Amino acid sequence: METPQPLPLVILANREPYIHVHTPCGIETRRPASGLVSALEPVMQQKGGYWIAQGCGSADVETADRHGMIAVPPHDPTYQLKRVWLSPSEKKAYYDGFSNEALWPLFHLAHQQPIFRSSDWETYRRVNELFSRSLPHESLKAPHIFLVQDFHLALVPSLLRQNTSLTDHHQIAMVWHIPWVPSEVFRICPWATEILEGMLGADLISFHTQAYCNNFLESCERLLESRVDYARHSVTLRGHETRVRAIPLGISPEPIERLSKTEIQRFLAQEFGISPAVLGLGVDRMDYTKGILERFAALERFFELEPESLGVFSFLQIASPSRTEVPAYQEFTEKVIREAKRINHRFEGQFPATTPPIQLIHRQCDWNELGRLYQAAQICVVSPLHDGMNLVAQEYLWARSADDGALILSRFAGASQSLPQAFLVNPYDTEDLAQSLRSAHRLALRPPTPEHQARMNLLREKVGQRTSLVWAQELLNELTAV
Ligand code: ADQ
Repeated sequence: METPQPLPLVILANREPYIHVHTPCGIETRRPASGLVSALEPVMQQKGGYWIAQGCGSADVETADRHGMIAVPPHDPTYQLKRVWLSPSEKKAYYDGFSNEALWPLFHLAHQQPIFRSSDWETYRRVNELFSRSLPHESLKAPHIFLVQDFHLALVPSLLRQNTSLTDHHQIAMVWHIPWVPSEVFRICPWATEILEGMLGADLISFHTQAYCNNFLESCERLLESRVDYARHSVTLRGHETRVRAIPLGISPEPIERLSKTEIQRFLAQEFGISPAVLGLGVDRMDYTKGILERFAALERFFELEPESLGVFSFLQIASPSRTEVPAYQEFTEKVIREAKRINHRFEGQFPATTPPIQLIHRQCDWNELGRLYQAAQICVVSPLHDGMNLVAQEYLWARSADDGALILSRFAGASQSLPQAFLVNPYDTEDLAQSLRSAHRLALRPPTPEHQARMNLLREKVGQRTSLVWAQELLNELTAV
């Protein structure tokens, strides 16, 4: 019997995998710092199809054809990127406004009050409609799988289902990359029911953890006239059943495996101006949910408790600019810069210039730099206040080929569910995080013990078992089962 050919994929996401920008040296191609792109782009490279996303680079229009299409990756194209064009006011209301000022804080329990403007919501709805009408003609003529990504496009699944050109052979999955909060929190959104109804157009909705699935099912039960089947993990609304599954996302191991090994101390000194004996590392988008300020508070406490580590240990925080048009992000960035300066100033005179307590680098790094930093850092701190998954934790573990290093990981990141052998911390508890830093610092000063190597080995094994390709296959298998 012939095995059925997998259906071609159509990803619908706000973020594009390749951005073209004008620079003084000509047009450059850039990769955004985004967990969604890091994980899904290798899947598309392997499987082919279409990626529909907002075109946002200054040279995006001129590098695409008149339909907004461009074949990518640039040097060895395997799939088509189709760009959707938004006006500045649409981008402001749909992306900066409803997505990042309303939905992002709503779903992250990070004590940043969501801002619900009805004008933002109207535009969000219109932009979701625009995405759902942007399907390449070929994807309507033959069966395809639509993978709708994340909270920017919550209404797209039901809008696609209303498209009369779609047949029963087209399938729709919604991939939710961020947490889902309990219904008591979710229902403060004035358009909570519209969002649920929008998502329930999908055949399958995936979250990173079972807890998020449970919260979602409970939201449907409380806020909608729907039938929730807890045994089947499904919701039926107006005769259409949607399955809800925990399918945790992983990383793509290949870019890390391809990294060149270089002389680490020279690399650190040349690229980041530091040469500590022990390096701690944080890699995040500059975002208030990532716990960067809480991490700095714990570092300050650590240096109080271990003054002899001044001049030995530096913490390098790489923070890529993110959502820079949103006031809460502008204020947060200023606070982070101020805090790093204040803490360094507090311990002034106790460390050489090449080993500051905190070195803050406010820019995006390329893969080669990032991978080498993961290899260089004896300690990595991933301390989000709440995070759907967090791929940095997995990237760090995968880069530690010698089974050494230490991962300090927030209990409130989805990643902590599968990585319980990491140093798990409550990022709100400064003392807890500072004590974990002490333990990790002590470990870094000695050769790794067999127990610690076994622990790191186990963590690495878990990351290796759940790559983004394994994740994609599991998602597609679930859809087939539907
Ligand atoms: P993010 O919040 O963007 O995504 P996260 O999982 O932290 O996701 O991944 C960030 C990605 O960007 C990583 O691949 C990292 O290497 C890269 N990155 C971060 N800072 C960088 C920098 N300064 N320079 C270069 N690259 C940088 C959302 C959810 C997460 C979920 C992902 C995937 O919020 O919880 O894990 O989607 O589902």
